[in-house]
Amino acid sequence: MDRNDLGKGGEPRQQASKRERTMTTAQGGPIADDQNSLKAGARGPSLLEDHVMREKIFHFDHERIPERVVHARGYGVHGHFELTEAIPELSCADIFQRVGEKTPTFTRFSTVAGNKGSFDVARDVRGFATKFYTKEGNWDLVGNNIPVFFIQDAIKFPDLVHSVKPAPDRGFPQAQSAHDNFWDFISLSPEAVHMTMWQMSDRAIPRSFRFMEGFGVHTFRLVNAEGQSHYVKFHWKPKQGLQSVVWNEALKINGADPDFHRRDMWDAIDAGDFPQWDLGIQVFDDDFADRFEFDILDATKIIPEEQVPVRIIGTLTLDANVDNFFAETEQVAFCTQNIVRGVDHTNDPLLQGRNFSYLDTQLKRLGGPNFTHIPVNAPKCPVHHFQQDGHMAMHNPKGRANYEPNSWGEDGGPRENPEIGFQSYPAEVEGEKQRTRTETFADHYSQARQFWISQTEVEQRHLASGYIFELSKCQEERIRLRMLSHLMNVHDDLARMVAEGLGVGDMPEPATPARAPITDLPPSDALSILKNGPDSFRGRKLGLYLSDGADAELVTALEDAFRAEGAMVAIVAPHIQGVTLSDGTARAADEKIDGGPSAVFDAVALVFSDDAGQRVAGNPPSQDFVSDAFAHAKFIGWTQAAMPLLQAACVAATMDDGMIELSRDSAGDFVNTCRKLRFWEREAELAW
Ligand code: HDE
Repeated sequence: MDRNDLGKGGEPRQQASKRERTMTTAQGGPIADDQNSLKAGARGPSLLEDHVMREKIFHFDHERIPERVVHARGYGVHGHFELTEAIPELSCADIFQRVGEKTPTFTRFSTVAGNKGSFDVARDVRGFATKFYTKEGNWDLVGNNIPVFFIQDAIKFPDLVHSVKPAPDRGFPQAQSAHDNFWDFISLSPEAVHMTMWQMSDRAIPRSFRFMEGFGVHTFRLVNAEGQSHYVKFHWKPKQGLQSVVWNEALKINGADPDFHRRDMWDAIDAGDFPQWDLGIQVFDDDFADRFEFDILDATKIIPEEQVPVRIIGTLTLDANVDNFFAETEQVAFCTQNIVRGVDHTNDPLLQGRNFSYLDTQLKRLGGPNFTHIPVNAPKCPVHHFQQDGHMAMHNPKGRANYEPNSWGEDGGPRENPEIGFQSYPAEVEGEKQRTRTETFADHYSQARQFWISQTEVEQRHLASGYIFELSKCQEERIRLRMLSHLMNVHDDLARMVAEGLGVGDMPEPATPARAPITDLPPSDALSILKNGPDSFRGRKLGLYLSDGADAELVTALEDAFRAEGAMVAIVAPHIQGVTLSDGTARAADEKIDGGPSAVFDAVALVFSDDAGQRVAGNPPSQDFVSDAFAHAKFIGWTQAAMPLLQAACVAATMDDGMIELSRDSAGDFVNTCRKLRFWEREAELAW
């Protein structure tokens, strides 16, 4: 049986007819020889006449389309949204009417700054864009995993993006914000300070797309059938809980597996472990908007959940990988302007700019106005209009009439319908034209301070280290100090920690706030990752490092206990051929030790035979496996035979409660311990 006889999962495929299996040109002509071009004589020149070769190379030459100007690296997945609470009193959107109804979706996660081929675990914001194929048209909720943004007005977006992308003269650095240009721009744009708090926190290095929140960021409107409007902020809350990696781990993951996040998503869905998010809404009215300390149109501000609770109204389940990455993930075209009746925009100047940009960019990227004909973009409800022609038109209006109004009666095509058609909320608008920034957008530090005081000590340490790392990559002292002058307005502790980390002795003057005073807001637990962690190891991965002769009973007990938890177990071994356990059974390896460093696992266990422990102790990748797991505050399960390796990795002298001696009976206890995900107490002892 050759590989063409096998289906996607390797199973035998039903025999297709010979004609169906015959390779053809794009014109459908069967191809006799796909290995050799047509030549004049065996050693003669190739002939222009060779339509098979010309067509093949012509098509290949045109395979690339422009990558997205931002969010180029992304990963798309199919799923569905199920409504769990109907909200007709708030919105007449069809998708929000019937509990239990499922609406198909396509979600694309992405990094922002890096090119299409960059690595997944960059310190960056993650895009979280979902297309809902509703019965009343497509609704695109194009959000991020961070609820605020760098800038307040869309006109600054090209500058922001230019500053973070590779410098135009040298073409680097790639997929990083740790450089002078970015921090130069940020430190000259105090409105960005709040966002950088999130970006320097572990939010920007998620463990997986599955373990991060999503936010619509802007204030939108929900409009009910009576035409009444409420303001709304959209939230995605992962049922998997929140989890991030630590920065040193991220650096190592990127080397070991640049596709870490997309592989994680593919594997989880392939294994039937479908990630889910609850859709939450924060709903408020004009009264609240008037009372609120900040402007609800300012995308650099959150509305704390303590002030407006998040109400859960449905669940997104991602349950199918794409069939083809280009056709779906690359060609999907999200547009913030894609809204449905019952949802509407507000005057947020960032959102208003986005409504232009997304449609505009799709035209350039996908080559013409007919990108809605591409299956992943096409609505799944009937579409009737008089738009026609253009590049790659797959279908045009039928019949004689292609204009409206017309007097061709039934044959004249679709008609407008004010009863079910989209109605803009008739918000009152007045004022002089002016290029200005409203005073109500001017407090740039209070919510940044609130973010800081809402973090656990561990998270504060990571956040300060984030700034220290990034600013240490800035060669210009004036840029480092300018940024520090903003952090002094955020919080003294943060400024002091960063100054110490940079080695700054004399503190600069604090930046002059655009608006004083900077307010002390109460902490909000929702802003912390660690306060919202999971209570299980479900969906996480144990790296089980085995040698030949490892105790079969213990190995099986560990595998069973972790799988019962809903976790994955990856076998790491000295050779990819795997190992033979003490009872003679074989275990195939998922990774050879130097290809499966501990950075790619959530916890590790070392199960060796007595003599193997000594052997692996001298092996550098094995030493790194242990010392990295230790440094990244991971739980480490070990057996006595692993002691020489623990010694060689310099962790034996500092054995702590995060290092668990394993026995056949204690596999379940090890899982319980791992539910905490990390042994953060250790990190405080390490001099990072
Ligand atoms: Fe985007 N953004 N953006 N953005 N954005 C794009 O559209 C833009 C902003 C977001 O997976 C582009 O199709 C402007 C905020 C996501 O295909 C482009 C401004 C938020 C994605 C664009 C913003 C986002 C994009 C590039 C400032 C979170 C990926 C390719 C006003 C709420 C969508 C494309 C995908 C992509 C413009 C700011 C999220 C150029 C002008 C705020 C998730 O149109």
